[in-house]
Amino acid sequence: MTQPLEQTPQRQKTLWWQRGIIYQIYPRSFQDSSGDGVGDLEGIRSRLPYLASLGIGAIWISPIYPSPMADFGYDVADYSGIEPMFGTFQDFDKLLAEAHALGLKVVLDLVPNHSSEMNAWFLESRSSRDNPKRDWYIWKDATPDGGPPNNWLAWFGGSGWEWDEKTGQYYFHQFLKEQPDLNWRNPEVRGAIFEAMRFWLNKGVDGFRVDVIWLLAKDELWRDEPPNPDYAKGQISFNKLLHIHTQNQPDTHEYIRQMRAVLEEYGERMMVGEIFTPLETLVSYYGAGDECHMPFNFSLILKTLDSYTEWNARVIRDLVDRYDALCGAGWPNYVLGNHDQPRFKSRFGFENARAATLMLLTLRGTPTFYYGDEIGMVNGVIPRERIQDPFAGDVESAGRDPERTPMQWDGGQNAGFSSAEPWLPINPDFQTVNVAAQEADPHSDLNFFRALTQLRNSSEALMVGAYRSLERHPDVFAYLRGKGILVVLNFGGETLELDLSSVAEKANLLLSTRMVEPRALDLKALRLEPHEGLVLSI
Ligand code: TEU
Repeated sequence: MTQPLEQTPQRQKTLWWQRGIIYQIYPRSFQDSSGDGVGDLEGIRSRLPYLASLGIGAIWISPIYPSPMADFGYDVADYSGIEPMFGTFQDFDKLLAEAHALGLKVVLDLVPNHSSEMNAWFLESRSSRDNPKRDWYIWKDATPDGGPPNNWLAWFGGSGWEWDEKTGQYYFHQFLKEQPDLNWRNPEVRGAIFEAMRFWLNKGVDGFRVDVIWLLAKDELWRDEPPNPDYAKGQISFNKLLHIHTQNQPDTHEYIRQMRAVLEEYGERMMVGEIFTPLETLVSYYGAGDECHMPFNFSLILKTLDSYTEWNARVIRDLVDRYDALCGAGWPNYVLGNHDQPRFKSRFGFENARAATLMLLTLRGTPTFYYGDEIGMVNGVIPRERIQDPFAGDVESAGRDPERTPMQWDGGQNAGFSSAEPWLPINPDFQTVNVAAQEADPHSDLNFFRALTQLRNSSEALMVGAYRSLERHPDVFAYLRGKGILVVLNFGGETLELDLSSVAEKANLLLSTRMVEPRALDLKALRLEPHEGLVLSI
């Protein structure tokens, strides 16, 4: 176990991705400038002053590469191009330069596990069995009875194997059949992805969020996966099996080290890996400091792949304690929401949203924040006929569309997102929940978020200080950061009075979720309103 950062000589050397907040932009839904109802790069550029005003350190943009949009960009047709719907290279270069001028880093999404079926690599690969790129994807013969080579499943439903009539073999896809998996055992494939990374790094991007990085290697013996004894009706069909041969394979770590080496050619760049696995396994993706800078920690969202983490003080304190200790020398990180998960305000309850935001931004580690959460956006309402997400079929709901609805900029037409009918419906609450209305209200969610980021950015203790939780009331999660910061969160609906005098006698209130005026407080009888969170200096 390493020492807390602030006690080590490296303290001064903390890097931008350790100090700064990462803000995720789903480009289809942030701002449309071209009038086609889909967001674009020029739209993002026009909102850079807003983004800078949030006090964030970096934007991560979900895929902007050419794509048939079977999975809305997570099916990449060209790793070194820009989807015309999103704009041009000129737009991208301008966005990057202006973001950098405002002090914002830019992180791109990299999707190396699978491409689009329309990627030139796959078109070649499927053209004939002796094509030089045949082995760039995973092709297998049918079993004697014509069935797929094994029982592996696709996340979005059904078999993971798709029959190709023309060449008489199956190819493997862990997501849609339009997303064939690349064969990472082939060094040419790895080389091609590394070249794509260099292409963007040469342009000046600051890092990558790497899609399903933990799935890159597959079992070399192509063994069947065993049934999941805990599978219950109602779960996605993918969960019928235990994925011991397609997830967390040992060779994946070697591939990640090679990706990391590419980043190291460029200095202070960052790679955050998308991984859904228990915390004990998750931290193995730090490697010896030579794999992911950060493996995404989704534990504040998901308890297991099928159940959400509850807003419960004990549950969350236990998992933060466990995770903070497990990280060791690795830099921690926390996520509350993204384009695949229901909005946290809907998950945790409206009344808890500010306390959850306060917690995310005061725990030890890099926070990743999802667009719109700063104004309190909730799950959208998607009428059946407007469902877009291909995953929706298997989950019998609107899938991931509710968390992908357009950013709510103002109370006008289409919430200021687009002059045309947006690709997904605007949330019905947009007339009150929007940026313009909240700019005007000093106590709005937006201004609360800004006050919080300002506080965080001005405090070494909050950015890099050690974390220690305090044992207290069952509805309270309280923790110290560094030497001088105390955070107290009331998870319940009752007013509480706590005696925290063992920590210090007096404290200064720096920020409350209720945005009351800063003042001195007596820690012997600290009053907490229902669902309130406090940041105090001691
Ligand atoms: O997500 C991987 C993943 O595991 C999700 O599909 C998740 O299981 C699902 O959204 C239900 O919560 C990544 C991307 O984030 C996602 O948008 C892509 O669809 C997927 O990979 C395939 O690229």
